[in-house]
Amino acid sequence: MLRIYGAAKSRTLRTLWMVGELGLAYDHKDYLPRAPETRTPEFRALNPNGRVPVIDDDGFVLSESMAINFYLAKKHRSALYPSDPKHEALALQWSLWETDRVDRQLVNYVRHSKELPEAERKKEIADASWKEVVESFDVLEIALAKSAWLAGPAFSVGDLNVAGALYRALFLDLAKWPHVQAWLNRCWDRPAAKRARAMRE
Ligand SMILES: N[C@@H](CCC(=O)N[C@@H](CS)C(=O)NCC(=O)O)C(=O)O
Repeated sequence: MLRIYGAAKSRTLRTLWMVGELGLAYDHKDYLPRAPETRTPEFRALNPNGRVPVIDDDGFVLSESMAINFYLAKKHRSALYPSDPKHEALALQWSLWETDRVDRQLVNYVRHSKELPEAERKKEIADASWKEVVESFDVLEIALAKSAWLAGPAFSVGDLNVAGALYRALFLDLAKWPHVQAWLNRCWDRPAAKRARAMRE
């Protein structure tokens, strides 16, 4: 049995989207980030980082949302896992790029401009993060102006990983990046994406 640790209100959202695409049954340990359940010796044994998501797939334990999605798509021989090595590499490229260039930057921007109580927001963090988000969206816009999808001719784990990570961008004004906007909508219009989103909102 596949067990997923992590609430939809976390980076586990991407994992929940992927299992929805694959139609997998799973046991859900709906732990929020930093919840007491993630601070136990049992959870630390699964992920010494203390973070979600983590999966336990019949005893195979894996953390890091991007790696989890690659593993699940490949294991279940999904069409979302590119068969062409070049497209596979592009899916990896964009997933790693997202983790490096957008993931925390976008979270920090939204938290320090909207989500945190006003007294806890730091304008300098919001501004510095937004600068990096803008640079990243400019890069994504160039790629998506050339190709409808990030890794080959169809929606793939690469698109899911990046679009999943850009959940908070669904609530931003993306008019400056029309190709990003259209691609993000295409990705999040998928039934499995909508189901994952409904678990969070
Ligand atoms: N690179 C990791 C990041 C995981 C991560 O930062 N998860 C957050 C929730 S979205 C967490 O569990 N934070 C708890 C903590 O910082 O202790 C991934 O993509 O899985």
